[in-house]
Amino acid sequence: MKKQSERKPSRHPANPAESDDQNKKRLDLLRNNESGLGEGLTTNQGTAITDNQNTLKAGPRGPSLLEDFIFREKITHFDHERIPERVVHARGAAAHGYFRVYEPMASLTRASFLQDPTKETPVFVRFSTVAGSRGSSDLARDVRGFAVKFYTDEGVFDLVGNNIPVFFIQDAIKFPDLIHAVKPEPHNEIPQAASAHDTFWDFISLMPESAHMVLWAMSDRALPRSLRMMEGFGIHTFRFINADGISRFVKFHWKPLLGMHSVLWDEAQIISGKDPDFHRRDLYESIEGGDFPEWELGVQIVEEADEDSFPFDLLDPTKIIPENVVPVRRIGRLVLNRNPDNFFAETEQVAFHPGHIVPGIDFTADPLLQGRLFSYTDTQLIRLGGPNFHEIPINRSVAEVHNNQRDGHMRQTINKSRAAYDPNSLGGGCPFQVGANQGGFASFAEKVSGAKVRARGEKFFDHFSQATLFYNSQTETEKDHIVSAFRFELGKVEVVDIRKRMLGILGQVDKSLAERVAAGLGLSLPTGSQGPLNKSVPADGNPEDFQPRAIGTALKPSPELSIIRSTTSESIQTRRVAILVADGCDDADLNIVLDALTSNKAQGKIVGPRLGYVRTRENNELKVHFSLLTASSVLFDALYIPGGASSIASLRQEPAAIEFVRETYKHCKAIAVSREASELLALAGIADGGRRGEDEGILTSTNAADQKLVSNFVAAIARHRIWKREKLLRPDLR
Ligand code: HDE
Repeated sequence: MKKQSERKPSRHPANPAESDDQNKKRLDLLRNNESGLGEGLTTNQGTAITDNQNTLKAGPRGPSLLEDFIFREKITHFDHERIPERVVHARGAAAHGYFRVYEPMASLTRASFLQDPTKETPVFVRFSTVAGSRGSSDLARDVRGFAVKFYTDEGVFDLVGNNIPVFFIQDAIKFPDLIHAVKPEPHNEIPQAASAHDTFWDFISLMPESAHMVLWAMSDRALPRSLRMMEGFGIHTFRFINADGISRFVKFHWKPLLGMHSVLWDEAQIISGKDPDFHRRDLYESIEGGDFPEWELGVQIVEEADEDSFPFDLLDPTKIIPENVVPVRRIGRLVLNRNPDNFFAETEQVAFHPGHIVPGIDFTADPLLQGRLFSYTDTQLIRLGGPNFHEIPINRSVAEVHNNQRDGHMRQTINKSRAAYDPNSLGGGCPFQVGANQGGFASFAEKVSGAKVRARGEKFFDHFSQATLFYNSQTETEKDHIVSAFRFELGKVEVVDIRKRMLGILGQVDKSLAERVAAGLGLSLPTGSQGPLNKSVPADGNPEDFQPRAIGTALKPSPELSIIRSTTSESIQTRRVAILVADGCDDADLNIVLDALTSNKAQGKIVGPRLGYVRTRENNELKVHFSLLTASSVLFDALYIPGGASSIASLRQEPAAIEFVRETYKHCKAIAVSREASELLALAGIADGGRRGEDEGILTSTNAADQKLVSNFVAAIARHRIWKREKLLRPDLR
């Protein structure tokens, strides 16, 4: 044990690059080689096994013997292979990567991982849905978890956020109610991974504080095209503290470099059947293929003195700070470049906690955050079986851990010191406390005083202004989708009074929104007094004191709240384009598009009537990636059909090929066809090949290997969807 005089002066390493390397090595400590490649089979005690095929029996036809320790060990381990799934966020997918800051952030925070632009801090990021069980579909309409574990040289920092910047409730004490309401109903365990049922909307319709969040949850934000194409948010207001002890408020944002994109609800429902692992697979395959997902970390900073200058409370997690009020400054980049080796050991066993913070970052009194600070350790105790979950390899800090905590279930560390208490003299006083100026964590000395009450800040009661702001910031297309989502969700609700109560809430957000939803439900807007909107009132509270009220002047619409307005990227990088072919397809037509997709870093995937190969017109072999049976238009971003008379003749005989074209059209995606293939458009019911060029997403070539077609096609894919078409196809949205 080190003596006082030998203590390290600081936790900060002398050579950051060297420590990065060590960090990675430490994470690799317990990684096993692939299924014991080249090794003999053993028990967990290391005894070599000669027969892994037969239990030990009293004679070849005799009863099994209890003494078969090999069998008992194997079956016992199997019996215990499952651990309780997360009560929320059970379904997830994760990846390793690194974070690098753009420039030193010392003026704002002393956090060491935010100082050195040459330094890569290892991260592990887990994305998840909230409501569904582990085996549910990726494409549920739901919030996505976006949890980032930074293995910094000052300890673990977890930014445990979501892809929506606000939450349903203002106070942690309501969380079990919210989750009980959204989870499958208790009597019949229906529905799985869906909010479209009575108990959820019953609760929401009685809790106007959730209005802002449900607007987001009914928007396209809840249906990401890919985990790589969604934003992330820390939600709560946190603090940055610099070396001088100056505190500023900070909101964290993750901005995806591929832009933000979503799928349509109709597609989402089909994808859930065709490929329930759509997001998980997309993340895994992108990383395997070297298309590393990237986000920029953004911060909104508010000076301590400005805390009260907004018409909303910075501590209220149902409110955002609009980006047109406080801009987001992009301070660094996150890159995911390695898939986990073992889903269970890493993705399942990772334990996030908003309370894992490092010097330079601190909490605020947001009552939702405060409750989370208790919940996450508590949940790991049951999920991971005891207090030693920090020793599981994926959870280990890369900064050394030294303390007097000992023992407990599954303890891994063999602590040698005799003095497991502090203060001690037998151990030289170690481990010693670390002063704040040597890297020790010191809480920001926030002034706190007040009566002991169960109450909320005054501004918390403005439940609708930001819901209205969100709705007003959307394009017409996005508003249509919100209306349609409410009609779907409330249409699945059986108790009419719940639908009506929700219309009352929506009427407070936007009258036309409520009217359109009502029309879809065959209801009219409630008139006259419906009684108090907020039913979440303490027993001794006066209901009037708890009713929603607008505070301050209305905020200006903020384009950043709209996916369509804020995503201007021209890139088609990593987009998947289906190329529909049969024997005899035209080589030149095919190659010109394949080349264009490759040079734009997109992927062309060959879809044919069956697997194997097709023969092109020039008798080349073309590998088929998906048969019409295994592929579906919803798994692609766009469709191309090259020419070749016999290829087209075969495809027109395939109902699945015609359906593929029809569905691609229905979901407003770009379709390019050679002139010969345009009859397939007609068969798919695409009138006049897209109404004589009025639809910019339907492109027909005028000659073979048409270069203009290709460049127009690339531009149409970059637009993601041709939204004008949706109005044409969906009279219900007009
Ligand atoms: Fe969580 N949340 N949460 N949550 N949360 C959990 O912790 C909880 C909230 C979030 O990939 C649980 O390890 C309470 C907001 C993510 O492993 C649990 C409250 C936000 C994940 C828990 C909230 C989140 C969780 C379940 C209200 C966005 C998955 C398993 C006070 C900022 C992390 C677990 C992963 C997981 C409690 C609200 C994000 C039970 C009490 C707001 C991304 O501890």
